[in-house]
Amino acid sequence: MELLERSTKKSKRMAKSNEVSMGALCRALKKKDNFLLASHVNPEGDAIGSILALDSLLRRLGKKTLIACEDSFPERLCCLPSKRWNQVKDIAPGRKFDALVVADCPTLERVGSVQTLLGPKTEIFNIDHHVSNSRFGHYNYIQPSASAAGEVVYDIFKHFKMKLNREEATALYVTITTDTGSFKYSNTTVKSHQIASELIQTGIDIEKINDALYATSSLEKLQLYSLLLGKVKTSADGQVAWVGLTREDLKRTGATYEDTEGFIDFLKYIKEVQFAFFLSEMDGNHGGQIRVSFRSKGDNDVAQIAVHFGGGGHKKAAGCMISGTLEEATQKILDQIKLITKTKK
Ligand SMILES: [Mn+2]
Repeated sequence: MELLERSTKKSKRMAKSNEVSMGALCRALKKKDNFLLASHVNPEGDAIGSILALDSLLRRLGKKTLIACEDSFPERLCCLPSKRWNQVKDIAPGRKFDALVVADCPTLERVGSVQTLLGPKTEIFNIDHHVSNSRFGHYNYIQPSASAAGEVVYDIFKHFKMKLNREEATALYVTITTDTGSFKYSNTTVKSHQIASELIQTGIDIEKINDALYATSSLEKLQLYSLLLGKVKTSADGQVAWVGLTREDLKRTGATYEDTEGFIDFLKYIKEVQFAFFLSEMDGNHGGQIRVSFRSKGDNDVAQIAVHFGGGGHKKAAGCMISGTLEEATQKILDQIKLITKTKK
């Protein structure tokens, strides 16, 4: 009786958040025909690799697919094919989709203008690994133990008993190597290595992928790094480090926002630092806003700070947007860090 009660309670809870099993997810995918695929704005390796692999999988299942993103395909992911990538602004209005598949995206808002392509009948498949995922889909499959959303996509291939081809393996390798910082971060697991080993067995060119991903600095980027290194600040106890990028910094060096990706690791390399954050003064549609990336070491959780400001992410790597100036955003974040470190003590 008690068991029965418990299981009904559980199934009610499951129904509410629409969490599905891998089997149910794959059965539901099979029933749809016309897919829109998307991830978050400002997509990186995991977002893009996951979407490309899913696109290939669905087409092998005989489905119609269209990839849509607010942004263009980032240059630094040139080891992956961009030919199937579409920007929302280039998609003819009025196209109807049975389903939207979103990967590596903690909230629906993060898909940005892709939302304008959704009809009232479009069902949403939410495939992710963010602990903070809001379960926005009609079908939610969230695997927080996965190092990358690409690991979840790999499980979908396995469920369909589909052998990965080289292009799919390259896309999935990029998801894992970028989200684990080349298998260095604490989210790296035995499974990440096992999957990577299987991907390498398909004959993918690891050196070529890694050179494309990492040996790509421009002189402008190095000059921006030099400028930013000179602006690094730390708290009195040395445990918090941060740096703010202004639009002027980009103008002076000729570097781009994309060039700043990865800079935050320098802050983390300072021995005493437990919390690091990188602020970027935005332009265009996001003018007046500050984009913030967070990193932490040890047991410190930056996801809760990002969530406090309406963002999301993982315990050791998270992000958000804050309205206001660089100075205002910095103060708000320092206050928040003080608050959480105080409650911990
Ligand atoms: Mn990810």
